[in-house]
Amino acid sequence: MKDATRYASAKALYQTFGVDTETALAKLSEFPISMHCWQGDDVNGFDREGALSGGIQTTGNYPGRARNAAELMADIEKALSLIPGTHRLNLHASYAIFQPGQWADRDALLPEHFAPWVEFARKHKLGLDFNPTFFSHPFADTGRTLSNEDSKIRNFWIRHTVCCLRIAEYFARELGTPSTLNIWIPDGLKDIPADRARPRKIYKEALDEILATPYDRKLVNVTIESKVFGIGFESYTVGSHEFYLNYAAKNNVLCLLDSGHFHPTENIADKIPSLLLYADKVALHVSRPVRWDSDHVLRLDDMLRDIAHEIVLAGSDRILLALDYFDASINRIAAWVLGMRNMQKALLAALLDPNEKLSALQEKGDFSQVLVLQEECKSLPFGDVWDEYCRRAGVPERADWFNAVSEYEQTTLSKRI
Ligand code: RNT
Ligand code: ZN
Repeated sequence: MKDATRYASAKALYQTFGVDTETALAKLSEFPISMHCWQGDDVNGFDREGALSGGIQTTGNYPGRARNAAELMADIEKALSLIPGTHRLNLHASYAIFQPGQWADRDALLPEHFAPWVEFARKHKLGLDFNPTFFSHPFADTGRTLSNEDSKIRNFWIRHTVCCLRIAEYFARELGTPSTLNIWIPDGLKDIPADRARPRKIYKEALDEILATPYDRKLVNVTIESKVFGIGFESYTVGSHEFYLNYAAKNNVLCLLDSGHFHPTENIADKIPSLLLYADKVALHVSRPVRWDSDHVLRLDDMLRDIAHEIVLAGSDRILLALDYFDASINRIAAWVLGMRNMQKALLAALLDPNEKLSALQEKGDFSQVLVLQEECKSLPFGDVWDEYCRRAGVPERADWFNAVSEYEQTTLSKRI
């Protein structure tokens, strides 16, 4: 059957459920996704040599990792050419680009060290988001950064975060779209602490000091990301969920929920509407935990669909949506494209559900019909609507995008030895 015919018949079928596919397609394009730059180089960054630290890990040795800014930009460009829609790029401070002789430590980073990224973002119509990098640095070696007992180390990281606030303001000003500045620190302890309160008190005061720095709240959304544990910090995490929930509420900053940072049966979908009762926005790192915070590439699974459902109900102006995973065992561009496309597929599927009708049924207490309708929707031809979205966006349909990835692997990635 012709593609246009398939779309037309899907459209007619959805109409019988009271769903307009054109509205769904238009809405889908309103959800920019911040694509994480760090999938392309296994979270290495450019500012120093040395191993990844902070209790996070990439596994796999798939050839072709980007080794410098030019390669990373080329790879991101390739990925974007296969992803429908206009999106954002999420950078870490460790991705500063220094001209010869310009190297600066993390507490002396300047907007000019990110000027090539702004140029790149402009070229691709991307907004930019930003993250201070509290790992892969000698001052993070003890596993304590902003919660460090040593004021010399702590102040270094406070200065770093303030530099990052300035850089995020610069991104927002240059690109005309607010920038999310996400604070995630790895700080924790391997074994059961003698004192759980003290590191949190030190950290709280460090955050207070950082946020006492004036910054333009219209330009920068400060978010704080919680976690349960890290590798080597299994027993205690300073920045726990409860710590940040209350800190965010009291200090007018936003919580960031990473879908891999909770207990394995916990689903962040359920947390989104709860937080939105009290906060203007919620930020997300959508990831896929497999038994632990493993940061696998997104699959179109039930967890993702559930998260997408809550995002769609909340609306694009209340969610700061970003992806966060790093798989080094497969082609890294395929990892980006698949995750970005799956996130959008999940959003589209949620937009195509008869959500108003389902809510009305719940309100009436007709739970049998809720269940029946929810299940029926799973076999509606949402793939035909997705293919139409890709067609209109001028990107390859179905798995055809993988041909471009394979070709790029042959011509470019395989030459990186
Ligand atoms: C780590 C956090 C954090 C990082 C990135 C690189 O567990 O999820 O968001 O993945 O900042
Ligand atoms: Zn994260």
